[in-house]
Parts: sequence; structure tokens; C-alpha cells
Amino acid sequence: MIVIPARNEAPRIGGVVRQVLEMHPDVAVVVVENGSSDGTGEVAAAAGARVLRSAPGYARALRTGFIHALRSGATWVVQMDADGQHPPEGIERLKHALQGADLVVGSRFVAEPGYAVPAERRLAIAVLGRWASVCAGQRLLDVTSGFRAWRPDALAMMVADYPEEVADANVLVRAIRRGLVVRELGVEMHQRSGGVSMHTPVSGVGFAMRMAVLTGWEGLAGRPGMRPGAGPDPASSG
Ligand SMILES: Nc1nc2c(ncn2[C@@H]2O[C@H](COP(=O)(O)OP(=O)(O)O)[C@@H](O)[C@H]2O)c(=O)[nH]1
Ligand SMILES: [Mg+2]
Repeated sequence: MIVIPARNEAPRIGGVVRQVLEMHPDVAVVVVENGSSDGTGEVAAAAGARVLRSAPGYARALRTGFIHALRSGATWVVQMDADGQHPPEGIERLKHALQGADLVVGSRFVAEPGYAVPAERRLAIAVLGRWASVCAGQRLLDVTSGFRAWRPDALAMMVADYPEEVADANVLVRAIRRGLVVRELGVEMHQRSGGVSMHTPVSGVGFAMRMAVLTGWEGLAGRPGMRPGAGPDPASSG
């Protein structure tokens, strides 16, 4: 199943959903929307997505989508942006990599990003990545990537207390601390195809500081050694 959080993405979401469905006609695409003023939900539904409404915020939207995926019995789950940043071609590769991992992160920095990541954002991700690597005890590069694939058993270990406010590097550290195998896979990404990011340069500073604290907390609070059992084969349809 593919889970796409979306807020005010009406000009972009239709194309993203259609592209994904063209490549994966048998896979359910779920768009989780809240608070849009531009008809994002209606556009997504017209393009063939199932639309869910969530409480405000990216992290809560993801959690709503994940709970739905687990209840529906999905055998794999990919989360991606609604803004055209994440190429649908990457879905198959992320899913395939789940055969050797519980959580696969599409990474801009394992391979070339495919677009010029703004300097301030690249710096923030690099610093946060270093810090998250220390907290997790594993080298992590693209800790804010929202293009991720999950095995359902791994998701089940995370979703009950999935963070409500922000969910990026902290989720990766928590997953590793819970004994999940987290891998990064180089994926060429794009700039968002229009609209505005939820992070402005100013709000981004506050976000990065908050994320650093939450990530450190996960490093301190984590309890290693909670491995999930073998789950369904991610090679089958989701
Ligand atoms: N449902 C929902 N989706 C959101 C919210 N904030 C951001 N999103 C979506 O989450 C995805 C990631 O946000 P984006 O602005 O692209 O973040 P960036 O990629 O880090 O710049 C996009 O598809 C957004 O439309 C929110 O409050 N609610
Ligand atoms: Mg984005």
C-alpha cells in the first residue's frame, strides 16, 4: 500500500496518484489529507486514491495512513510526498530492498540527489544526520527523507506510539533502538513541483532544533533487542 500525506497539494496530487497507479495498478493508494483549502482530497479521489482525513500535521497524517494499512492487511507500505519529490520508479526498488530490511529509506545522499538541495537544508540534514547516527549507533545520511518503505511487522512495532508532532530522524533512531534493520537506498529525487514546503528557512531552524532534542531522547530512551518476528513476504502485493 502507498500512503501519501497531503495538505494543499491540489495542483500536484492528481499527477502523483495517476503516475503511481499506472506503475502499480493493483496497489491501493491512500492519500491522508487535513486542512486543505484547495480541494486536495477531491482531486486525489478523482485520480483513484482512497482519501482519509487525519488530525493536523504530517506525523499524524502518516500515523492515520499506517494504521489503515495495517488494518487492511498490507504486505508492504511505502510512504511518499504528494509534491512530486519522490519518483514513483523508486517504489519498486524500495519495496525490493525490504527483503533485507525492516525499513528502507530513500536517500538523496547515498547517490546524487538529482536536484540542488538548498545549502541551508543540506547543512541541517548533515548535522541532524551526524547526531542521529550517534544516537542510533548506525551511520545515517538522509534522516529527513519522507520516502520510506516498511515491512508491516516493523510498522506494527512503531505505530502504537508513533510520534504525533514531528516524525523524521527520531523515527529512524527509535526503529533502530527497537532492533529493526534500517537501510538507506540511493534514490534520485526532485524538487517539489510547485507549492511550498512545510518547512520555511525560519521554521526549519526551530524544527531542526526540536528534532535534535527528540532524536537525542530516542537515543537515550531506546531499548535494544526487541526484534519483530518474520513477517509476510514483501515481494507479494501490498
Ligand atoms: N495531511 C497532511 N499532510 C501534510 C501536512 N504537512 C505536510 N504534509 C504533506 O507531507 C508531505 C511532506 O511535506 P513537504 O512540505 O513536502 O516537506 P519537505 O519535503 O520536507 O519539504 C507533503 O506531501 C505535504 O503535502 C499536514 O499538516 N497534514
Ligand atoms: Mg516534499
